Parts: sequence; C-alpha cells; structure tokens
Amino acid sequence: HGGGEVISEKVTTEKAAESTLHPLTILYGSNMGTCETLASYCANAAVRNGFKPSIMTLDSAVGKLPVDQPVVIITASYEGQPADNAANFVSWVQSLREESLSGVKFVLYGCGNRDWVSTFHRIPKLVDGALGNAGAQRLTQLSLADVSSGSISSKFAEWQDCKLWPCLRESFGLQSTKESIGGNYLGLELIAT
Ligand code: FMN
Repeated sequence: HGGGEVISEKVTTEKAAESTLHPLTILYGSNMGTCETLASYCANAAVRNGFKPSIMTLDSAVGKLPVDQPVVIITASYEGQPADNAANFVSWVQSLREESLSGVKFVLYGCGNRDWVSTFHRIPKLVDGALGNAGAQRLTQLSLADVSSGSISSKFAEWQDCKLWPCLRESFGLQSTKESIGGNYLGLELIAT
C-alpha cells in the first residue's frame, strides 16, 4: 500500500545521492575507544563533504589498502606498541618493499599522551614513515594530538574542518563551500564581511 511507496521513493533518492559520493576508507587502531570514536566522527562528517565512508580496523586492511580511494588512518600507541587491532598492520607495513604501495593516498592522525615521554606517538610516526617508504602518498602531513591536554574531540573537529576535508575535497576537485565542511563557518563569514 501507500506507505511502501513512500519508503521506496526515499530509498531511491538516497541511492541516487550516494552514487555521486566518492568512496573513502577510514581505518583505526584503538584499545580504549578514542581512535575508534574519532573514526566514527570522521565517517559521520564524510557524507556532507562528498564522501561515502567504509570504516574498519587497521588489521582488517592488511594486504588490501585501496588505491582507488583515499585512506584516513587514526591510531594510538601503547608503551610504544600498536593497539591490539593494529598489530598485524604495523608488522605488515614495516615488511613492505619500496613502491609496493604506490597509488595509495593517505592521511594519518595520531593520538598519544606525552606522559609516555620516550614513546610519545611512536606508532603513528612509524606507520607514517613505513607507508611513505613503501611509496604511498601523503595527502597532508602527519597530524599528532596529545590527549593529556584539552579536549581531543574538539582538536579532532578542528583538524577535520581545517585540514582533512579541505585537503580531500581539493584532491577531488570538489567545490569547497564553507557551509558544507563544518556548518559553523557561515557565522564567521558573516562577521568577516
Ligand atoms: N601514548 C603515546 O604516545 N605513547 C605511548 O607509548 C603510550 N602508551 C600508553 C600506554 C598505556 C597503558 C595507556 C593507557 C596509554 C598510552 N598512551 C601512549 C596514550 C594512548 O595512546 C592514548 O590515550 C590514545 O588516545 C589511546 O587511544 P585509544 O583509546 O583509541 O586506544
């Protein structure tokens, strides 16, 4: 009956909208949930920025980093070691030959705590270096956040709005309308003019 038609119309519209979005892979390495939560924030923001996200652990991407879409990586360190769901990925990237990841384009965001002085951000730095050595291309430089001071979710929101989405949108030649990135910029723009 009538209700069914309304639903199928909505599904068709959503499908049409989705087909214009660019695929985006978001990978996280997380024990206590911070990086996983940030990855889900990123997935939520993806659609309004023109991307269709797939979100999974770093370990589930071993041997299959895509070359047809950008890869966003969000990861932590534990006593200088990877999170449990990133350990296989970290060993794998260190074992790669030069140029074996050519065509892979990535953006890396590291979460760490400066209380671990000698291993502060060891894993995000190691992964960034290993991906680079294997020929993957950085779409923007490594970003490292300290979770011991300030709010990590506001730091991450600022990074998304100021670095991640402008860079991903630019790499796809997408128009960078300020409203579509964060939503809070419209007010700033009005004040500025
Ligand atoms: N941060 C670092 O930068 N280097 C470390 O070696 C490090 N070791 C840690 C060890 C333990 C037991 C804990 C609890 C935290 C450590 N951290 C270290 C901080 C975590 O990487 C940071 O809290 C991160 O946000 C955790 O991410 P997650 O919640 O996604 O697991």
